[in-house]
Amino acid sequence: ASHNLSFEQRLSMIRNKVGRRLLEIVLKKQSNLAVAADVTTSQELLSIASQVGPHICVLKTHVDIIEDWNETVCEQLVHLAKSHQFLIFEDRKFADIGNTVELQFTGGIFHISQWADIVNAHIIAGPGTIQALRKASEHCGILLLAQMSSKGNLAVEEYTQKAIQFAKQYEDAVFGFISMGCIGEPNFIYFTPGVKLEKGGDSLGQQYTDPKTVIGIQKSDIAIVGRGIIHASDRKEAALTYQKACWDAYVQRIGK
Ligand code: 5FU
Repeated sequence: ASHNLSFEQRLSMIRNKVGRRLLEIVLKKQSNLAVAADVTTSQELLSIASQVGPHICVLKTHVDIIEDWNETVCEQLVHLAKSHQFLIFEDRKFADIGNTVELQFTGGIFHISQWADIVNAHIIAGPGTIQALRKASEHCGILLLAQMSSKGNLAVEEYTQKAIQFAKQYEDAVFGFISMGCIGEPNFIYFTPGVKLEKGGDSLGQQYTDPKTVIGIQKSDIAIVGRGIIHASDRKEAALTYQKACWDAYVQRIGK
């Protein structure tokens, strides 16, 4: 499936309000860049959020790798998200039965449902996972993992199609996918991880694609960049470089 509509044209097609808010931010900041802040201290997380904040539409977190997470850190992160206008995407990849997922989403020490704008879920356990997330918070938009970037992953073919089917069934809450490009209709938003200007991978199966290929050829919407920015000597400058590369690829694709 492939379309050539602009973000402006797609705004009114998105049923979930977090999805619409995301496109508003993307358009306003001219940024379809998400940064993956895979760091282990709250100080690093907050400093990344303020360094790259102006250049991103989404900050993607893995809160369970932060060793000193607490409520104050959470408040500071939410504050940075408001002042720089980006959404917080907790990459929790919920995958259990609905009842357990509801507890994982709302409880524990992270209380993800209280601060995350976006969360994602595997479809392996069936629609109960999605039902639990949408029941627990209407303020949080959901992405389904339809494909993955890592070598040998099993999210292919019928599995990918099943994710699309689930998304259509819960379109009020699910506004997009983790996928390697556009795999469906323009009323969903496509997020792609494994993005880096230098092609290649890492020693644990990650596979990188460059922004031009991901946004321009594979027609994804939002590029998720981690180590390409996090490991740069100047993260702010790197974020600006990626912002431009991702936005230029989008503008070229749309043909404006
Ligand atoms: F669903 C996925 C996937 O298929 N590949 C990923 O790499 C998620 N990710 C996340 O994107 C992963 O958990 C990291 O947070 C990020 C990629 O980071 P990198 O440093 O750019 O490789």
